[in-house]
Amino acid sequence: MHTPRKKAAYLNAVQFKVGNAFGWRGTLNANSRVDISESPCQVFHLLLIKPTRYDDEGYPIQWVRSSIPSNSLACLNGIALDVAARRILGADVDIRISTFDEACDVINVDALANTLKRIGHRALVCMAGVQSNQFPRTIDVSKRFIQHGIPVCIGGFHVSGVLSVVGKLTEELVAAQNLGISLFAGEAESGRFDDVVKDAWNHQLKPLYEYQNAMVSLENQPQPVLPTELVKRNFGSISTIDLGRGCPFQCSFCCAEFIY
Ligand code: B12
Ligand code: SF4
Repeated sequence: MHTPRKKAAYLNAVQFKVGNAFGWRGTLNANSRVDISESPCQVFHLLLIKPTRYDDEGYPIQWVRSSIPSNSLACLNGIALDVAARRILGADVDIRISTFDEACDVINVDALANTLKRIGHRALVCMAGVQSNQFPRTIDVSKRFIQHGIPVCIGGFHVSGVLSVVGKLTEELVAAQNLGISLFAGEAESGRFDDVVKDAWNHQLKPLYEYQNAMVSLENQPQPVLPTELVKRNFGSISTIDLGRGCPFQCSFCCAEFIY
């Protein structure tokens, strides 16, 4: 029986060979997608990560090619690009966005954190669209960034769903806060993500951003988008983007209200 670490190394090697045999030459190490070029300004990276989940043996499930891009990641990326374009931290701060999908990306956290430290760039890690089954993996990756002094904010269905269904933070969410991780519940549009980015830049991330009770209007909000390099890591050119958030109606014959 392989240990999880040996199994991870073995499967990564197999995937890499198989990938190359099929001409899929994308790198498994996604660090190269972070723009570390020099700038006359200060640089603040928003590292948007859609985490994977562990299998029963504790191996993080990753593929040479994933099947479809993450909708949550695409939405957050669109919002982040808008934040960067508006230069919300002032004209002298370059905000740079990188998106990672752990379903098909391997992030070398130590190497990335050390590089950013060496060149004097700061960063915020945004764990995007985190579902309950991805939460343990999210915490493990987050801890490693926190150990390097890089702040982390976790958003997505687990945080939002727990607060909405249970009505308070559960044990694992409190434990995350105790590690210094910030939690975000609700939708990020309508300038809400601006606050997170500004607070992180000012070393004042809040333990919890809670926007559960007010839905956002999606009118005139940034559109979901993903960089070509990431979409190329999906099979062929197949991709989907969900531009809505369910439906405000409840027609008896329709499943929309149960899905959302
Ligand atoms: C569409 C959908 C899918 C699609 C996804 C398609 C795609 N291209 O991404 C498909 C069919 C593939 C899918 C698969 C699965 N899904 Co699904 N899915 C949904 C659904 C209906 C909508 C999700 C969505 O795209 N919402 C729109 C995005 C933009 O919203 P969002 O993720 O909440 O992100 C917003 C905010 O949360 C916030 N935010 C998110 N991250 C972050 C991070 C930071 C730092 C900040 C500041 C803000 C922030 O900003 C975003 C914009 O406002 C939800 C139901 C729901 N109500 O959410 C279920 C749901 C998320 N899925 C669920 C499940 C269980 C799964 C599967 C595990 C099913 C399975 N057994 O395989 C898989 C897992 C896939 C994976 N690897 O993630 C559950 C999760 C339950 C839980 N407790 O976590 C849900 C809630 C359905 C349910 N009620 O049971 N799913
Ligand atoms: S059929 Fe479904 S999606 Fe269409 S309006 Fe009714 S509830 Fe909404």
